[in-house]
Amino acid sequence: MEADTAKLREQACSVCAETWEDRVKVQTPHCKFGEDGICCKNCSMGPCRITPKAQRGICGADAHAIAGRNYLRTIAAGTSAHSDHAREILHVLHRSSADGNYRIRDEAKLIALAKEYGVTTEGRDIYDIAHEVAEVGLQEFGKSFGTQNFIKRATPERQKVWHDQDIEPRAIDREIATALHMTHMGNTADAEVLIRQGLRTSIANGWGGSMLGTEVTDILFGTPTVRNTEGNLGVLEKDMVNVVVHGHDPAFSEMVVTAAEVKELVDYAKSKGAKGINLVGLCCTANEIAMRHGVRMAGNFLQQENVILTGAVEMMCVDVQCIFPALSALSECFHTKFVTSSPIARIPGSLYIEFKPETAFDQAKDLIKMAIDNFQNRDPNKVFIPATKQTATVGYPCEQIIKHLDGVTNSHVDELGSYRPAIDAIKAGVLRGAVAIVGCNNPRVRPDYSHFEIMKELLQNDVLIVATGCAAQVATKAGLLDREAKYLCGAGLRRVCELVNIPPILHMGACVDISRMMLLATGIAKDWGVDTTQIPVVGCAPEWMSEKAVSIANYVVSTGLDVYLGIEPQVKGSTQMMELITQGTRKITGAGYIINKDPHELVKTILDGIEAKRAALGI
Ligand code: SF4
Ligand code: MSK
Repeated sequence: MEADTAKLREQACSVCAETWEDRVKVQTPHCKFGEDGICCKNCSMGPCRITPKAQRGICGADAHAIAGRNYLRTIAAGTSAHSDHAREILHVLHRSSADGNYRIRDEAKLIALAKEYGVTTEGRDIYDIAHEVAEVGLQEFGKSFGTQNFIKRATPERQKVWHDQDIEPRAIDREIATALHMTHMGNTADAEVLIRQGLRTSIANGWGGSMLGTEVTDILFGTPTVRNTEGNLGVLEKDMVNVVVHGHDPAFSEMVVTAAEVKELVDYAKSKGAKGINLVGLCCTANEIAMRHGVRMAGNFLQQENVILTGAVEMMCVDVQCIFPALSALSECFHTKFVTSSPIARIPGSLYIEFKPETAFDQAKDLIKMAIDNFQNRDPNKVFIPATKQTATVGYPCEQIIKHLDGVTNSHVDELGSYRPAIDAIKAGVLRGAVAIVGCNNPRVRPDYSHFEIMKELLQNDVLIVATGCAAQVATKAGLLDREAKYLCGAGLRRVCELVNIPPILHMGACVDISRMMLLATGIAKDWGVDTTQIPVVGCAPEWMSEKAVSIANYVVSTGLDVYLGIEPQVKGSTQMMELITQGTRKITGAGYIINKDPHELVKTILDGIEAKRAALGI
């Protein structure tokens, strides 16, 4: 694998292309004020930076206020990204129709959500129900009164914590606006108050926007089921038209997947000398379409440039989030067409084709045809496709996990549909607990290394892992989503994997699907008869980088689950903020961060944390 990366770096040199490795060099060392979170530019009297000589900004804001405000703004931005993604999907649901581009694939989930919302279902056309559900969902963003509907899904104890601590989220947009208002010049300067708003804003994401995004995506495109696929750069094909979809919004990628299967287009590709069309995914889009169609995954976040450096990609088309602007200049070094599709992510040098629900399928077909026409422009002398790829089994939303884990113990066959068998395995010590490993890559650490080391050690210690986002793709590339990876596990976990025929790491989806993990933890806690904060389940983000990740980490902490981080949040310049994120939130939600850059030390703290939860439960 490292030899492949070195060869791709050579490719970059030979076409005079710059990559993230080059840019990291010239950006290092990073600005210390930024790293520590103590630079404020929230008004034009600044920027103000905190130093030993200058302990306050011009307005008098100290390091704690400045770091706290910056941190809250990061959470607000992350919440807005996930939630706006959900809003787009709700608009697609609102336009769905029996003969349109977007149809309902999971009617049962739609009916269940309609009932949860109090929408009448009896005797109504499914699309009438869908449109009303979409309207109620859209009200979650701007309703004037009340709190998020989905918080009623949490354990009763958790709902009480949120109520008593006054962090129940109101409308999603309201929480984001409040966060921005509080951090405007001349407003909140108390770090703890900023942290509390951060928790509330993040719950509006995890138990609001993200949860809505996942629900509605399942309704429109089907709740994922277990499928076999492959991952890593070796999924690109030398003799085929390679099309890569990258980003997060399934409304876009689902249409491109369908278009790539149209027989006339496959025949057209063959008429142009290709053996067919090879559509693959990148980043979280890869997770979405792998779980619903078995589409192969080319790689994760820091591989996005490598994909183009293979010289074998006819088109990379993107929607929103985690897309390097660098892709447009890099594409120009090859024949690759770089297509942007969303007004949210406009990138100079790209070919911009705005994707619209009413014309989506025709637009997707046009894109595939454009990619086919570009096949003849590929320069064989510039092609290097690494052979590396791994088989993987993906597609374990809560519904599939319940179904599979029900086979763990024979004594509970009468309890199909509950998490009891998994709980029994944990109580018996066959499984010690579970860790949700999520998040991105970050050049601050060796890409994928921390993820892999942590995953390996947890498996050896009989800890079940659920994974989403780019972390799930590390597991794919390392072969850990293959059922045969059970040989890397401790005896207990191996037995569970064998009994129920699952890989030791369960792929739950994209980063927006971390809301599925909150429902998984909640389901386990409810069946156990305790609160989420008591169960031996934690979150871990070894290589996180995005604002979304900060919002996610906060809603996981708000749900009562500790979060183990391999990258420090940018608040180090404030002792108060460091104390608040690691200890202070424990007094509010019962959970907090544990931070350690060394993956081996971090995994030790995770195992200690799991054992402490077990001991507190008397198991
Ligand atoms: Fe400086 Fe205060 Fe303005 Fe921030 S809000 S830039 S600390 S004067
Ligand atoms: S794509 S947010 S790098 S997980 Fe969701 Fe990956 Fe992180 Fe983006």
